[in-house]
Amino acid sequence: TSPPNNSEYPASLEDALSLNRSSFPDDFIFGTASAAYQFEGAAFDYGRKPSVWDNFTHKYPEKINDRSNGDVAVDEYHRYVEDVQIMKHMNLDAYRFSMSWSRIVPNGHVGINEEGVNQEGIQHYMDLIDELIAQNIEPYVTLFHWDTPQALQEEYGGFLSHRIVDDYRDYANICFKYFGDKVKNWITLNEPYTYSREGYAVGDFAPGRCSDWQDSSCLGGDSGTEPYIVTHNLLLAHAAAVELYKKIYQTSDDRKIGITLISTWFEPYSDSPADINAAQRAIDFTLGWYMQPLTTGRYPESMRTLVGKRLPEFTADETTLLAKSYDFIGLNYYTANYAADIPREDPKPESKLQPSYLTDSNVNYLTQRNGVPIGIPTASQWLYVYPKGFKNILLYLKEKYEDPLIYITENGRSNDVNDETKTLEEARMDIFRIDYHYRHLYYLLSAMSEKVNVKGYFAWSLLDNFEWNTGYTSRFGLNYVDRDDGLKRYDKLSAKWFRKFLERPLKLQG
Ligand code: PSG
Repeated sequence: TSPPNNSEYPASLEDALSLNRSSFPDDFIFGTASAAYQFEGAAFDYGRKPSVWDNFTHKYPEKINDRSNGDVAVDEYHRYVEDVQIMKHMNLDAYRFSMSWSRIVPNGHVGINEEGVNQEGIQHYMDLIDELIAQNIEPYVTLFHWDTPQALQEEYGGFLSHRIVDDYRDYANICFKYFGDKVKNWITLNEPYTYSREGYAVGDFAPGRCSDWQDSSCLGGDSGTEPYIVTHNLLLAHAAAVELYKKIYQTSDDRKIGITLISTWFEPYSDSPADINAAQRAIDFTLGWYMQPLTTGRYPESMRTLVGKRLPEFTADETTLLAKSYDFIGLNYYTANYAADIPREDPKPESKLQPSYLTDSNVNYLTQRNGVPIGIPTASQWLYVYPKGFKNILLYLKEKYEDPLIYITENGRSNDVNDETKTLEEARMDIFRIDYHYRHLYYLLSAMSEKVNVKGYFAWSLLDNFEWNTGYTSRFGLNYVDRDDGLKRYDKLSAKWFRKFLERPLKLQG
């Protein structure tokens, strides 16, 4: 496939191919990222209790493309020693993984004298962390990657209730207490946007809620209110954990806590002022929904106007707690969309009497213009390759939100369109993935040359894994997992490319 527009790509292939570790600052770190439900398996073993994802995949298998689940996933629970060796072999410096709340606190409540804590769960993560450190790989730990304990979902509606804030803080406290000596980089939440939107407005991710008029197969819900409430409580849970960490556990400057946000880039569909404003609103409704509260303690102006009374408000105390509640921002970047204005009509049309997060921004989100896709398509229908957007969103974040310290906590792509039929050997020849990473690294460097403060890059993902509602049909791994042969791991070309890219020149002795 030839790029739709050459100006969106590095000036010359030579430039891009000449990149390697030494193009980046000395203290810049490279890693891969993962998440508990997508990797661990051992879902019902060693004292773990279900999360909303276990419930969703087991009760409603029709909601997952291949009717699969994370019961076994890629069995990292049992194979972490081998997987750390793979990281080591790839010359990686760091590993981002998440802890499963319901493995550490099976019923969601820590309780008095920690009676609700599963010591087997603690031991497992201790072993993984020790193994990483023994191999000189720095752990970056996400506390919540969408796997709310099912017990809390049933007890009070999970993140729909403000009660989750205390339970999340108690869970975070256990993690800080047991692992805080060894883990110096914490991420409170992964993509609260995706959790709120897919789980409560679209309904295609656990817990599968949305308005009945929008999709009658949803499991109850209200797309016009619930995504906002869930995000509100996620932000408050984040702020509570950060407050605790800063008060008790942040005993040195090299201990940091942040949050990971998704950052789709939006190009105006045309150069009309209306479409330019639409692209701005699109950013407000994704990145701004979080960055504005995290920097100023308030939601973006455009959201307050358009969502009105359905948007919850922060109290004065909450505003104070939220403002500047991070040491770094973790940014996940995958793709870009066009944003076109949907003119506001008065009186409101029927559809507006049924409000939804999905229409509140008055933006039409498009992936093509005049029949030309915004970038090269992939097997994921939402993911078009658009490397230039990476630089744009980084510059935007720096300028609009007070020049934060940034880690790229995810960047990657799935397989090519229609390549499920490939043989193992063909699937390992993922030249398209190398192409994706070097183009994005090129634009990352270009942003850094304009003083965006980025200190690390994590590729999604180390291995092919459970890709949520597309199950095992989309492969995001740098390494191939053979599900027909005992989950055997094989490197892909992209893993070999990273290994070379990350090689340090031998230091001459004496
Ligand atoms: C990211 C971006 C979109 C949807 C889902 C994700 N988008 O732009 O429509 S999920 C994100 C996540 C990780 C996934 C990975 C690949 O943090 O768990 O496996 O990206 O989808």
